[in-house]
Amino acid sequence: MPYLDKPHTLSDITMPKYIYHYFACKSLGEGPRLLFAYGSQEFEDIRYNEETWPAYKPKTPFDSVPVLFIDDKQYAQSLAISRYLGKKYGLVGDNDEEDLEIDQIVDFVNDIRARGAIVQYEEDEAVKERNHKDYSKNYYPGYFAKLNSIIEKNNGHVALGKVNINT
Ligand SMILES: N[C@@H](CCC(=O)N[C@@H](CS)C(=O)NCC(=O)O)C(=O)O
Repeated sequence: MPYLDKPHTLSDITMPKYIYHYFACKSLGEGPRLLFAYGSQEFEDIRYNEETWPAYKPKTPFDSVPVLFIDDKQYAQSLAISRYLGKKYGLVGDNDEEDLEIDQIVDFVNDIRARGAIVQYEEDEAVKERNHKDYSKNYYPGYFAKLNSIIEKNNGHVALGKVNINT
Protein backbone atom coordinates (compact mmCIF):
# COMPACT_ATOMS: atom_id res chain seq x y z
CA MET A 1 0.00 0.00 0.00
CA PRO A 2 1.50 3.43 -0.92
CA TYR A 3 2.65 5.35 2.15
CA LEU A 4 0.17 8.22 1.70
CA ASP A 5 -2.79 5.83 1.46
CA LYS A 6 -1.90 4.19 4.73
CA PRO A 7 -3.47 5.58 7.90
CA HIS A 8 -0.59 6.71 10.07
CA THR A 9 0.11 8.44 13.36
CA LEU A 10 3.24 9.68 15.11
CA SER A 11 3.55 6.30 16.81
CA ASP A 12 3.98 4.69 13.37
CA ILE A 13 7.32 6.50 13.01
CA THR A 14 9.88 4.24 14.63
CA MET A 15 13.37 5.38 15.59
CA PRO A 16 16.26 3.26 14.34
CA LYS A 17 17.82 0.96 16.88
CA TYR A 18 21.54 1.61 17.45
CA ILE A 19 23.93 -1.05 18.69
CA TYR A 20 27.54 0.06 19.02
CA HIS A 21 30.44 -2.43 19.18
CA TYR A 22 33.89 -1.52 20.47
CA PHE A 23 36.40 -2.53 23.09
CA ALA A 24 36.10 -1.74 26.79
CA CYS A 25 38.33 1.30 26.40
CA LYS A 26 38.19 4.80 24.88
CA SER A 27 40.76 5.03 22.06
CA LEU A 28 39.29 5.19 18.52
CA GLY A 29 35.84 4.15 19.68
CA GLU A 30 35.04 6.87 22.19
CA GLY A 31 34.07 9.57 19.67
CA PRO A 32 30.80 7.93 18.61
CA ARG A 33 29.91 7.18 22.26
CA LEU A 34 30.37 10.88 23.09
CA LEU A 35 28.30 11.86 20.06
CA PHE A 36 25.47 9.55 21.16
CA ALA A 37 25.60 11.22 24.59
CA TYR A 38 25.59 14.68 22.99
CA GLY A 39 22.55 13.71 20.90
CA SER A 40 20.80 12.16 23.95
CA GLN A 41 20.48 9.07 21.80
CA GLU A 42 20.02 5.73 23.52
CA PHE A 43 22.23 2.96 22.18
CA GLU A 44 23.30 -0.49 23.18
CA ASP A 45 26.98 -0.32 24.13
CA ILE A 46 28.68 -3.67 23.46
CA ARG A 47 32.23 -3.79 24.79
CA TYR A 48 34.65 -6.56 23.79
CA ASN A 49 37.65 -7.92 25.62
CA GLU A 50 40.45 -10.26 24.56
CA GLU A 51 38.23 -13.31 25.08
CA THR A 52 35.06 -12.10 23.34
CA TRP A 53 36.65 -10.22 20.41
CA PRO A 54 37.99 -13.12 18.23
CA ALA A 55 34.52 -14.59 17.66
CA TYR A 56 33.10 -11.27 16.42
CA LYS A 57 36.12 -10.05 14.42
CA PRO A 58 35.43 -12.07 11.20
CA LYS A 59 31.82 -10.91 11.19
CA THR A 60 32.76 -7.20 11.04
CA PRO A 61 33.03 -5.39 7.68
CA PHE A 62 36.80 -4.80 7.94
CA ASP A 63 37.91 -7.16 10.75
CA SER A 64 37.91 -4.24 13.16
CA VAL A 65 35.78 -2.17 15.50
CA PRO A 66 34.12 0.25 16.00
CA VAL A 67 31.03 -1.05 14.27
CA LEU A 68 27.61 0.53 14.42
CA PHE A 69 24.48 -1.48 13.76
CA ILE A 70 21.58 0.66 12.58
CA ASP A 71 18.69 -1.72 12.91
CA ASP A 72 20.01 -4.87 11.18
CA LYS A 73 22.76 -3.37 9.04
CA GLN A 74 26.31 -2.89 10.28
CA TYR A 75 28.66 -0.03 9.38
CA ALA A 76 32.30 0.47 10.29
CA GLN A 77 35.10 3.08 10.50
CA SER A 78 35.25 5.44 13.46
CA LEU A 79 35.40 8.67 11.47
CA ALA A 80 32.61 7.69 9.07
CA ILE A 81 30.40 6.80 12.04
CA SER A 82 31.31 10.08 13.77
CA ARG A 83 30.45 12.11 10.66
CA TYR A 84 27.12 10.29 10.36
CA LEU A 85 26.24 11.04 13.99
CA GLY A 86 27.63 14.57 13.74
CA LYS A 87 25.24 15.28 10.86
CA LYS A 88 22.32 13.99 12.88
CA TYR A 89 23.12 16.14 15.92
CA GLY A 90 23.99 19.39 14.12
CA LEU A 91 27.76 19.19 14.62
CA VAL A 92 28.81 19.56 10.99
CA GLY A 93 29.20 22.68 8.87
CA ASP A 94 26.48 24.65 7.10
CA ASN A 95 28.09 24.12 3.66
CA ASP A 96 30.81 22.11 1.91
CA GLU A 97 33.55 24.61 2.80
CA GLU A 98 32.64 24.52 6.50
CA ASP A 99 32.69 20.72 6.35
CA LEU A 100 36.12 20.94 4.75
CA GLU A 101 37.34 23.20 7.56
CA ILE A 102 36.16 20.63 10.12
CA ASP A 103 37.47 17.64 8.16
CA GLN A 104 40.98 19.04 7.80
CA ILE A 105 41.19 19.06 11.60
CA VAL A 106 39.69 15.56 11.84
CA ASP A 107 42.48 14.34 9.58
CA PHE A 108 45.18 16.39 11.32
CA VAL A 109 44.18 15.03 14.75
CA ASN A 110 44.21 11.57 13.20
CA ASP A 111 47.78 12.18 11.98
CA ILE A 112 48.81 12.98 15.56
CA ARG A 113 46.99 9.90 16.87
CA ALA A 114 48.61 7.68 14.22
CA ARG A 115 52.09 8.81 15.23
CA GLY A 116 51.32 8.06 18.89
CA ALA A 117 49.98 4.64 17.83
CA ILE A 118 53.31 3.77 16.18
CA VAL A 119 54.93 4.09 19.60
CA GLN A 120 52.04 2.52 21.51
CA TYR A 121 52.05 -0.68 19.43
CA GLU A 122 55.82 -1.06 18.94
CA GLU A 123 56.94 -4.28 20.60
CA ASP A 124 60.69 -3.72 20.46
CA GLU A 125 61.39 -1.63 23.56
CA ALA A 126 64.51 0.01 22.11
CA VAL A 127 62.69 1.08 18.92
CA LYS A 128 59.73 2.25 20.98
CA GLU A 129 61.99 4.40 23.15
CA ARG A 130 63.86 5.82 20.15
CA ASN A 131 60.65 6.70 18.29
CA HIS A 132 59.09 8.25 21.38
CA LYS A 133 62.12 10.49 21.91
CA ASP A 134 62.20 11.43 18.21
CA TYR A 135 58.50 12.28 18.00
CA SER A 136 58.53 14.15 21.32
CA LYS A 137 61.35 16.35 20.07
CA ASN A 138 60.64 16.66 16.35
CA TYR A 139 56.90 16.23 15.83
CA TYR A 140 54.60 16.70 18.85
CA PRO A 141 55.72 20.25 19.75
CA GLY A 142 55.00 21.44 16.19
CA TYR A 143 51.69 19.57 15.99
CA PHE A 144 50.45 20.93 19.31
CA ALA A 145 51.63 24.48 18.61
CA LYS A 146 49.59 24.43 15.39
CA LEU A 147 46.57 22.92 17.11
CA ASN A 148 46.81 25.45 19.90
CA SER A 149 46.92 28.41 17.55
CA ILE A 150 43.90 27.02 15.65
CA ILE A 151 42.00 26.67 18.94
CA GLU A 152 42.92 30.22 19.97
CA LYS A 153 41.53 31.54 16.68
CA ASN A 154 38.34 29.50 17.04
CA ASN A 155 36.99 30.58 20.38
CA GLY A 156 38.28 27.48 22.19
CA HIS A 157 37.16 25.05 19.49
CA VAL A 158 39.04 23.58 16.53
CA ALA A 159 36.90 24.92 13.68
CA LEU A 160 34.18 27.45 12.96
CA GLY A 161 34.35 28.89 16.48
CA LYS A 162 31.78 26.42 17.81
CA VAL A 163 31.29 22.82 18.86
CA ASN A 164 31.64 20.37 15.97
CA ILE A 165 32.43 16.68 15.62
CA ASN A 166 35.96 17.39 16.84
CA THR A 167 34.77 19.78 19.60
N1 LIG B 1 40.33 2.88 10.44
C1 LIG B 1 39.63 2.10 11.42
C2 LIG B 1 40.63 1.41 12.32
C3 LIG B 1 39.93 0.46 13.27
C4 LIG B 1 40.92 -0.26 14.17
O1 LIG B 1 42.14 -0.32 13.92
N2 LIG B 1 40.35 -0.82 15.24
C5 LIG B 1 41.15 -1.56 16.17
C6 LIG B 1 40.85 -1.08 17.59
S1 LIG B 1 41.31 0.63 17.83
C7 LIG B 1 40.78 -3.03 16.13
O2 LIG B 1 39.68 -3.39 15.77
N3 LIG B 1 41.73 -3.87 16.56
C8 LIG B 1 41.50 -5.29 16.74
C9 LIG B 1 42.10 -6.14 15.69
O3 LIG B 1 42.64 -5.61 14.70
O4 LIG B 1 42.04 -7.36 15.86
C10 LIG B 1 38.68 3.03 12.22
O5 LIG B 1 38.98 4.22 12.37
O6 LIG B 1 37.63 2.55 12.65
